Amino acid sequence: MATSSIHRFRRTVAVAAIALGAVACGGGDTGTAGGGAAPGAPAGAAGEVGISGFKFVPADIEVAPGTTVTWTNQDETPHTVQDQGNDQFEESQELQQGGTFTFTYETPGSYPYICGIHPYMKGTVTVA
Ligand SMILES: [Cu+2]
Repeated sequence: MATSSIHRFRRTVAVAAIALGAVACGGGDTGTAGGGAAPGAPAGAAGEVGISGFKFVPADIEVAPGTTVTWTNQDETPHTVQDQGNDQFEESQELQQGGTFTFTYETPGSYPYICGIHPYMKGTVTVA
């Protein structure tokens, strides 16, 4: 008797989630006919600083008071963000590749910082 057929019925009900696509059009800006969909975060506008090639990119940014600045290390080499003389903060922990450090600047002023590991790496956050 070789025939032993076991029927296993596994019904996977695919839940058709009807995603109500909230099509949030970016709206207002006059679109330049650029073609490629560049992931367009305006440099520095949102307080984003990359760390790439042993440089802070962009090195100098200007933000409004209350802006949280995020540094993201894109290098394989660890870096830190170390405040220079304004006592805003001291030094981040070592940021591994992909690691981030955030700090919220409340008070208008000019805030230079360096990488504590590579002091030649310099940047400035201007809060205005
Ligand atoms: Cu560094």
